[in-house]
Amino acid sequence: MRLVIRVLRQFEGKTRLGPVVWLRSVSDSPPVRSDVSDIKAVKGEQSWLCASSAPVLQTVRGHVEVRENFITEEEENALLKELEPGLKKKRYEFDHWDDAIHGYRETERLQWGSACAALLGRVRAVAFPEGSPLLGPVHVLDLDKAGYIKPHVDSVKFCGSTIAGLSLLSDSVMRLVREESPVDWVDLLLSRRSLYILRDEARFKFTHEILKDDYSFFSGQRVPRHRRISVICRNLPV
Ligand SMILES: O=C(O)CCC(=O)C(=O)O
Repeated sequence: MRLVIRVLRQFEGKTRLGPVVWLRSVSDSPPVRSDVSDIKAVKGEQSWLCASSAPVLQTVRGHVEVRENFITEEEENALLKELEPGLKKKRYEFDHWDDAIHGYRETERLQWGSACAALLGRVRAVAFPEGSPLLGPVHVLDLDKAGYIKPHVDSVKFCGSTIAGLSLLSDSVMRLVREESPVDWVDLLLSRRSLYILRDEARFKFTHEILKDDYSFFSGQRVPRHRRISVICRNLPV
């Protein structure tokens, strides 16, 4: 099945540019800050969290989570072994300047070998509310080193309350920006092999994006972005 569904244009009065169907809107605003080295971020209690202010941190508390080293190197290798042959047959998409994602290839997978099935079971057990209906196929997004994900809000039509993603091959920075007040932002440091979870407010009141290598800083510290594969589980809207 071709996953790239370019159907969400001109939806609800905004330009909807979703390479994947669950992206609701893409912001055309410039990055919150281009010279990130001067920015004073408020650090969260956790080493992976910083934000523009203490009240913003308070807003997202409980709605964002990063579990560092959620998978082992062996588990990362097991995922890569299953995913690489299929991904390598595709080419990275760079052609459409207006897509929500630049420099990517993607797939989805329902059936997994036992090691991967077990670790995905762990992801689902920690991320989703008990009894929540889950989307069966897991979405796999392979970002080239030059690739990035632009700010977008996930579709409430296609996504439930929670998204949970494993980061393979590279550290990266995920930025959340409040839709109604773009001066309010939150950065999450997604270390290689971590699991991030975004819930509720963080999903629908903030855009999220994966910063391109040039802008990839966390709390003033450079976070080199290499090729990155994310393995993303979702629940369904109720
Ligand atoms: O690659 C990621 O982890 C982020 C994916 C994303 O932004 C999304 O699926 O809405």
